[in-house]
Amino acid sequence: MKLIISIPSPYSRKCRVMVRELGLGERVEEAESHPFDDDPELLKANPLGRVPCLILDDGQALTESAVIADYLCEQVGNPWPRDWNDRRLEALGNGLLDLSVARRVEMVRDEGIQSAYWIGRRERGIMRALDQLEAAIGTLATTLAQGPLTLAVALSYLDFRYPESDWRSGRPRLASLLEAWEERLSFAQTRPVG
Ligand SMILES: N[C@@H](CCC(=O)N[C@@H](CS)C(=O)NCC(=O)O)C(=O)O
Repeated sequence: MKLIISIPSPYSRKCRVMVRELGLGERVEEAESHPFDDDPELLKANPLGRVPCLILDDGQALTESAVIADYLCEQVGNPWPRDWNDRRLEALGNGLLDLSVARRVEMVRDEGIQSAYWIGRRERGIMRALDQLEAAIGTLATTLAQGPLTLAVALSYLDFRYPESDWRSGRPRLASLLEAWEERLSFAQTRPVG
């Protein structure tokens, strides 16, 4: 299988961490592609032109990190817990990623056309989600599962793109969740740059 990814992409990182944690490194080749370069291989596999994209051995392609993540787990007999609590956490983590990436997209536009409204709206959504997650995360934090992983990737993305953000303040559970993931080799090997 071939996993088309970009190094800074948090959605790609989630899948890359899972390839490593699930022991699929021998079966999944990673290919780097910058989505804004309109690489023909990526566009053929994913008409949306987004990473990650997993090209299966029969040539079919899977898009969406959440779908790829489920597929990777299934390849090794679904060893990770996958109840509704995990899915709930994963959905909030994905939403947090969507807002953080959208905020980033707005902030890299030329200053004259940036929208303070959209930046503020994304920012408020991120903060509300973090507060709710801090209250709800409980013991799930230490579990090797898709929900906590998605959340850890989203928190790490905040550090990557908004180093000035003090999201840890008043949110010790989220801070220790990220700390626990950062100790793992899979996380260190997929650290975003760029
Ligand atoms: N919901 C998608 C989001 C994927 C996504 O937005 N990827 C970004 C990189 S972080 C991308 O490829 N953007 C290129 C574009 O939107 O044209 C997923 O979970 O895989």
